[in-house]
Parts: sequence; structure tokens; C-alpha cells
Amino acid sequence: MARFFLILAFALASVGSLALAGLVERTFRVGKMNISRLCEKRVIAAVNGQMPGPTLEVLEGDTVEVHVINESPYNITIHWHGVFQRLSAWADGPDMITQCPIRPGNSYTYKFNIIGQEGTLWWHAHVSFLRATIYGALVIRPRRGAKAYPFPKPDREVPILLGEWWNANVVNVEKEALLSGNGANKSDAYTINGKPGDLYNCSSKEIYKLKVESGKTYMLRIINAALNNQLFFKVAGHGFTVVAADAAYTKPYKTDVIVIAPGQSIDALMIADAPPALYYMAAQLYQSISPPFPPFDNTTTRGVLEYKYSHVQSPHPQMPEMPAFNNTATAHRFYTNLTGLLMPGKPTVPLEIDTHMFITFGLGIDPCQTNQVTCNRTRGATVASMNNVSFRNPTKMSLLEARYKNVKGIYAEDFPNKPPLFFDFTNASVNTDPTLAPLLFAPKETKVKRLKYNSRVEMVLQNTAIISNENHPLHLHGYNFYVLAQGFGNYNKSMAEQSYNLVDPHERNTIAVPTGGWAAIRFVANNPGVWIMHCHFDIHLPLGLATVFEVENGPTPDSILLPPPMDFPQC
Ligand SMILES: *[C@@H]1O[C@H](CO)[C@@H](O)[C@H](O)[C@H]1NC(C)=O
Ligand SMILES: *[C@@H]1O[C@H](CO)[C@@H](O)[C@H](O)[C@H]1NC(C)=O
Ligand SMILES: *[C@@H]1O[C@H](CO)[C@@H](O)[C@H](O)[C@H]1NC(C)=O
Ligand SMILES: *[C@@H]1O[C@H](CO)[C@@H](O)[C@H](O)[C@H]1NC(C)=O
Ligand SMILES: *[C@@H]1O[C@H](CO)[C@@H](O)[C@H](O)[C@H]1NC(C)=O
Ligand SMILES: *[C@@H]1O[C@H](CO)[C@@H](O)[C@H](O)[C@H]1NC(C)=O
Ligand SMILES: *[C@@H]1O[C@H](CO)[C@@H](O)[C@H](O)[C@H]1NC(C)=O
Ligand SMILES: *[C@@H]1O[C@H](CO)[C@@H](O)[C@H](O)[C@H]1NC(C)=O
Ligand SMILES: *[C@@H]1O[C@H](CO)[C@@H](O)[C@H](O)[C@H]1NC(C)=O
Ligand SMILES: *[C@@H]1O[C@H](CO)[C@@H](O)[C@H](O)[C@H]1NC(C)=O
Ligand SMILES: [Cu+2]
Repeated sequence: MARFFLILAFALASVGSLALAGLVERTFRVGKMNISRLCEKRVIAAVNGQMPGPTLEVLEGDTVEVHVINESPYNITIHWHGVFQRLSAWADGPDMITQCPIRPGNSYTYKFNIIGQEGTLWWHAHVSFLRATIYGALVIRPRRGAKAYPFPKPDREVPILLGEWWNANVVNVEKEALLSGNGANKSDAYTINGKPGDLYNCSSKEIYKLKVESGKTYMLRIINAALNNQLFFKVAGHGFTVVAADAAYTKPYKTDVIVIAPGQSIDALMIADAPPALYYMAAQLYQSISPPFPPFDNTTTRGVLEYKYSHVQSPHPQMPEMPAFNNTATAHRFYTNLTGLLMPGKPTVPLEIDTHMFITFGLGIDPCQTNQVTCNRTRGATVASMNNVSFRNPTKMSLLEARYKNVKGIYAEDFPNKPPLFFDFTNASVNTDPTLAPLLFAPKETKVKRLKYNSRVEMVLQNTAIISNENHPLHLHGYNFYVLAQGFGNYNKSMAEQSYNLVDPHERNTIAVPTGGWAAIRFVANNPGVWIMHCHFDIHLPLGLATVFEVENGPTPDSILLPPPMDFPQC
């Protein structure tokens, strides 16, 4: 890894120590890669001929410069998932939100600082389904001279990227789904660090192996890079202590199962304290949809944990007992048991609120568009929405550029603070009661919510039962938020507020909102720019399950969005 000392600046670290800021410079060539998986040879788009792509390892306080060279036949953007991107929204990456894509043959340098966050994040393509093969880990360690981890230093740190694989060109899978307006083909496999494991055909050698030594502690940096599915993850014979989620430290939480939604990451300590032998690690679907189910990928990916110097190895590794695919109780227990680690000097949850928002979200049905050639015109096309707005990307220029250049007509600033109608949101009768049929329809629009700099925002995120109850992982760009409470059914203010954790809520950039339920979150809008909040199921984003926050500049020079870089891609 190239690391040059850029400036001998005395920076006031968030942890209160003096340290040097480094520059981490990398080149990502996005190009074709030959790969064999599940009895088929395929050509995929990948970074530097690797899948998963290279791990970016940085220290908190570093500046990162990644030169992305697009040698693929596709439009590309890269998103640095969970990075705050303070004053550098130009480097955030979502297609048509903060930039036009890098076209084939072109390049763009993403430049940003990493400040005030430590742990595991990741990077991925943020255009069509391409992140199925264009993704990698982003590891942020404490800066030099800083107090190290707030837990005993692990002996080894291991990225565990959970992925999803199609025996198909993923761009076509998305295209086909959008043309039919009726869901995407299910995937053919899940993967651990790119490998499906030995439960799939032609895959017995494509299995991830982790060698461990008795008594040592391993920090698993687990990332769910799957496109459309939440996962349960377990290792037979071993337990975990969760110490961070989405690159924010948590109070240590002991569990034998990790539940993880697309977009989320979990740092978990695992001690190799089992009798030396072979053990499987496995990941399998957590399916939150209420029946009847659409077709879903019910397969299991697994890897092997292998003790070094073990002479008593049975050739048959032990398999962990996985939760049932519909075990919402286990998912809920995991998600609600996380609390934040309070640290001196670190900001905590805002107690005063300037902007209250109540956001309903979920699926819906619109009439088929004329270009949706395979759409069932009797049924209509599946769409998705927030507060009854089905988000539509602009086409002429990105929202960020329109805001910066003050170009009118690209977007409207009237995304509502609440839904147009309060109904019995989580009652499935909305799908069968003919008098409620008009509720299913959500108009397509490009609307943003404008926020004053430093606004303290509380959002209630309320799932609806329209089409189906489902746990959607909502991801906010540019910020972490605090998770105050979550529950099932309709949000009831007086009841819910009693359950708010205003002492040590954990932080997230992606929250899996309970199926048929709600979550309450807070954040401080202290980063000027335009920031998308969207469902991290890749199939729901193009359907419109998104909205955008336009955050104003602040009053001081260090609270104003910087100008776009010279090589900023144009449409
Ligand atoms: C992929 O395979 C094709 C045909 O086998 C070969 O022509 C091509 O050079 C390979 N590409 C790479 C990047 O290895
Ligand atoms: C989706 O699945 C159908 C049925 O198996 C198949 O015919 C079609 O080719 C698949 N689409 C893609 C893009 O792979
Ligand atoms: C493996 O191949 C067999 C025979 O084609 C098929 O029946 C089975 O479903 C396949 N298994 C998986 C996990 O794809
Ligand atoms: C999913 O697979 C498991 C075995 O791995 C099986 O027990 C379960 O019935 C399957 N569920 C569905 C809905 O297919
Ligand atoms: C999970 O699905 C099975 C059938 O596949 C069903 O018997 C069981 O009641 C379901 N459990 C929950 C909690 O929904
Ligand atoms: C986790 O949360 C559940 C409620 O979902 C609670 O009953 C349980 O005691 C908690 N467990 C731990 C270890 O915190
Ligand atoms: C189209 O949708 C209607 C209404 O949901 C359904 O009855 C019909 O079977 C669908 N047609 C096809 C070809 O799937
Ligand atoms: C959404 O807006 C449309 C068009 O204005 C309306 O017909 C529909 O009832 C609204 N749905 C909800 C859930 O408010
Ligand atoms: C909220 O809960 C309280 C206490 O159970 C109840 O009295 C009230 O009717 C509920 N409000 C709504 C809107 O359901
Ligand atoms: C690629 O991006 C350009 C510029 O935004 C756009 O005009 C074009 O339609 C895109 N191509 C595809 C295949 O999406
Ligand atoms: Cu979703």
C-alpha cells in the first residue's frame, strides 16, 4: 500500500491525540475478469481483476485518493459506503445523485478524508446491479499515537465479505426486472469472500478457509455485500463478541449468531477456544417477507475454520445450526440488543430536535410504463416509495451539480415531512380492501428535503404492508444516525418515546427496519451536500425507495461544500 506523508499537520484527533495525517493513494481499474463459478465460466466486471476487490486499509485521519479507471463496457460509479465525506460530497458516488457516471474509457479520482470513524466499512459500485461483483472492504484503524481499540487487541483481523452471485450478467438481471416490473431473478448462490463453498455444484474447491490457532483472538470484519438479502452468519462451536457496527464502536455484545443486512458491517471478536478440529462458518437468508413468498435464494454458503497443528481433525467439519429462514425473533433480538460505546470527546445523541419527520415506505403498484414491454398490464408494475413519492433519478445532471450551480428544474424541494394520509400502515388488508386500492399508487418524482446546516433531525421510519410486509435496510449517505428504538406495528408516539434510548443508542449508516414495524433515528445535518437515503436492497432502489436530503452550507469556511474537482464526470 502506498502511503506518503502529505502534510505535517498537527491535527486535533477526535480521540484527543496529536498525529500525522497520511495519504493513501490507490488505482482501481474496473475491467473484465474471467471467473468460473457453479459449473459456468463467466466474464464479470471487477476491480483490478479481483472479486472481492482490494481491501482499502487506512488510519483514521488519512486522506484517500482512488483513481478509478473505467475499462469496462458499463457506466461506473464507486460509493465509499459509510464514509462521512465531510465537505467532499463530490466523492460520494451514487449515480446521478452526486455525480454522473464515469463512462467507459474515462476516469475519475475520488478524494476524501476519513475523520471521526473507526472500524469496518466498504466500497461498491453504485449504479445498476454492478456491485454484485464490484465491491471490497474499507478498514479504518485508529491513527498512530492514538489510544488503540477500546477492547483487547485481536491477534488477527479478517475481512468476511458476504456476497450474492448470479449465473447471469447482473446488468441484464436488473434490466429484465425493470422491464417486467415484477421482481428480479433470484440469485444462484451466496458467497464468503467471493467463494460459494461446498454445498453448491462444481464448488467443492471454491471454499473460503480460515486457519486459526488455539487460544488466539480473531476480529471478523463482517460485511453484507449481498444485493437483495439479509443474512444470518454463524461459526460452529464458536461465539462472538460484537464490538462495532457500521464503523462505530458498540458496547461488547455476546452472541452466537450475527444478523446482517445489505450495507451493514459488524466487527466481532471470536476466540479460537474450541477443541482443535474443522468447523464450518455459514451464511443463509433471513427472509422477512410475509407469505406468500416470491421465489427466493434459500441456499447456504459456507467456509471452513481450520485449527493449525491439529492432529485430531475429523474430515467432516461440524456445521452450525442455522436459524430458520423466517426467524424474525432472532433478527430482532440481535438488532435491538446493540448499544453504543460512550467515549470521552465523542458526540452523543442530540436531545433537542429541530426537524421531525415521519416517513412511510415500502412497495406499491403503478400502471406499466410504455417502455416496460414485458409488464403485466392487468397487474401493473411494482414500484417503491417514501412518503408516497417514488424517487426518480434526474437524467440531465446530478442533483449535487444542480444544487452547486443553482440550476432550476432538476429537482423540487418539497419532499414532505409526513405521508399524505395516515392509515393502518401495517395491516395487510390494504392489499385486499378495494376501497383502499388507490393507496397503492405512488407518483414518480425527484423531490428532496432541504435542511438547514446543523439541523437536528428525528425520523420515524414506518414500514407499510402495501404489497407485502418486509424488513427494508435503509441507508443514509454522509452521516451516521443514532438508533433510538424500533418495534412492530404502527408507531405510537407516546408508547414509542418511552422506549427511546437517549443514553447510549448505537450508531448506524444502515438500519434494518423491522418487518411490519418502525424505527426511530436521529442525526445532526452537519455536512453540506446532497445525500441520498435509500433501501439497500438493490432491486428496491431503482423502483424508487429513496429520498434525498439537501443540506445547506454553514456560516463558517469549514462548513461550506468545496468546489467540484477538475475531473468531475459530466453527463
Ligand atoms: C478471458 O478469456 C478469454 C477466452 O478464454 C481470453 O481471450 C481473455 O484474454 C481472457 N481475459 C482475461 C482478462 O484474462
Ligand atoms: C431469469 O430467469 C428466467 C427463468 O429461469 C430465465 O429464462 C432468464 O434468462 C433469466 N434472466 C437472466 C437475465 O438471467
Ligand atoms: C446440483 O445439480 C443437480 C443436478 O443438476 C441439481 O438437481 C441440484 O439442484 C444442483 N444443486 C444446487 C445447489 O444447485
Ligand atoms: C430452505 O432450506 C432449508 C434447508 O436448508 C429447508 O429446511 C427449508 O424448508 C427451506 N425453506 C424453503 C421455504 O424453501
Ligand atoms: C416459518 O415458516 C414455516 C414454514 O416454512 C412455518 O411453519 C413457520 O410457522 C414460520 N415461522 C414464522 C415465525 O413465521
Ligand atoms: C436482547 O433483546 C431481547 C429483546 O429482543 C431481550 O429479551 C434480551 O434479554 C436481550 N439479550 C441480551 C443478551 O441483551
Ligand atoms: C397478470 O396479472 C393479473 C392480475 O394480478 C393476473 O391475474 C394474471 O395471471 C397475470 N398474467 C400473467 C401472464 O402473469
Ligand atoms: C399517493 O398519491 C396518489 C396520487 O396523489 C394517491 O392517489 C394515493 O392515494 C396516495 N397514496 C397514499 C398512501 O397516500
Ligand atoms: C397509543 O398507545 C396508547 C397507550 O397504549 C393508547 O392509549 C393510544 O390510543 C395509542 N394511540 C394510537 C394512535 O393508537
Ligand atoms: C451512461 O451515462 C451517460 C451519461 O450520464 C448516459 O447518457 C447513458 O445513457 C448511460 N448509459 C447507460 C447504458 O446507462
Ligand atoms: Cu427495500
